[in-house]
Amino acid sequence: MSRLVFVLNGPNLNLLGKRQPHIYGHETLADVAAKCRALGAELGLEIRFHQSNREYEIIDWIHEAREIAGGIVINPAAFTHTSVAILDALNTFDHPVIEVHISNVHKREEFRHHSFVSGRADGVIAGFGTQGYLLGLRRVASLLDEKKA
Ligand code: CA2
Repeated sequence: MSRLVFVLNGPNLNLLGKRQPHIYGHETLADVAAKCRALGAELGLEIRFHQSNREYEIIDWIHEAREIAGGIVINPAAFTHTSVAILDALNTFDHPVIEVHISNVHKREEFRHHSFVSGRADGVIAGFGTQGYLLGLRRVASLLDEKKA
């Protein structure tokens, strides 16, 4: 099984660390990417880290992942609550999918309580700050290790 993992980020996450630190913390997305790569190296995972404000680009990366990746960690941001198209794309991916939210979406507005992506995700992490990405990668690594054993 491929140990390549796509870490995908949805709209506005390029502003991480630059706005609303009381909700999303002080780390930038570049910091998160660096931490994911460092942990990936420890876990024997190769990381492709992407962010887009455009739904179709996220869908295209999921399609690319279908061909070459063993797992996806995804923070779809606001598309979480709106995108059947991202759910449909994830439903074509045959390997572990972990959904990550930096904030605890269940403690926030009602409209953030529903996730289309959770209908496919093998696990959901919310409210652990940016550490959620690292926990997501650890989970993907365990699931890949289990398959190997
Ligand atoms: O908690 C999360 O990770 C979210 O996926 C973040 C999304 C929000 O729509 C989801 O309900 C929960 C928003 C991402 C916006 O990111 C920003 C980061 C810093 C400053 C402004 C926006």
